[in-house]
Amino acid sequence: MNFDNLKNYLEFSDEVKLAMEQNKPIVALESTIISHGMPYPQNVETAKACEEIIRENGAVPATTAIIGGKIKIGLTDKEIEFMATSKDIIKTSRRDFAYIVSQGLNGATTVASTIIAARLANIKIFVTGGLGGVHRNAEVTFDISRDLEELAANDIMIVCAGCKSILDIGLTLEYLETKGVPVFGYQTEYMPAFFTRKSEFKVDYKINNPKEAAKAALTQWSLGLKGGILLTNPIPEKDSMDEDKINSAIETALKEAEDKNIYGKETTPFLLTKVLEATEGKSLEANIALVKNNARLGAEVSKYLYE
Ligand code: PSU
Ligand code: MN
Repeated sequence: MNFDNLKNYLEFSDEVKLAMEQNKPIVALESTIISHGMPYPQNVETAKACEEIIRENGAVPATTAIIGGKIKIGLTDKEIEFMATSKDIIKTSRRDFAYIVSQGLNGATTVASTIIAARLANIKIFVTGGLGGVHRNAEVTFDISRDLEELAANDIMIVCAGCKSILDIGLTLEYLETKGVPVFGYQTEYMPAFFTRKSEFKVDYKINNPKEAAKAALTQWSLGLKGGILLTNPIPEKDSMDEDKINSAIETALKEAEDKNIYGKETTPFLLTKVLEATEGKSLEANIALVKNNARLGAEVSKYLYE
């Protein structure tokens, strides 16, 4: 095997291949949200709906995953279905990536590994729901998501609805500042808290429209100031949740994770599932609404990034 030839590892969907030839805007999407972030069938429905929203807004979606050891840039509907239903899919961060590829296994890409896949395919923007970050109590557990390092190290813009308050939002922002990642708020001055529109923390800058976001990113990269940009987009008002309800669900989930000694890569999926159960599915509805909202914004911004 020729290890040097990237072609041996990557597989592009027909749609993405064509978009690359025509220099059309491409928007990456992750697959951990499909395999480990949402239950079936909402996971498939949401993944397909996001792709459709991106198309309707003039860009081409590229959901990434590792299937049978191939790094997929763009999935067929059948492959999305597979990622949504198979039990045989490993949550894949940077440290897992090469092993999964070399063994011909299946991996769902997190934010961190979607950034890796996007870089291999030269994609400049990526849409998701929530970014991983510094966990509460990280000073004891050392639990800081790889998402942050990968975002800092690559020229990519991520559109998300902030991060869940299962994380320590303040420490996550401090970490991003140390790494030099600008945090923008889309039409807001406050860092969104995923289920709610606002946390107590301010973003670095408020962005007024998609063009402004793209301009800031392109300027950063032109100046050789390498690294990612976080564009946070608050959940639409009508879909946002009651702050007290969601916070109490999160507190209960964190306590249960501690009691059950959940740690490592299991922590985030465990907390997500528990919050969903505690809110009787309400958090899932909110999650779906905000991802779709991010898909729309990501597609709009992407047009200016590929000009
Ligand atoms: N936050 C969410 N939903 C998710 C995730 C985070 O609200 O599905 C997923 C993303 O794929 C993210 C990953 O990259 O969890 C972070 O996992 P960890 O904390 O283990 O780095
Ligand atoms: Mn972790």
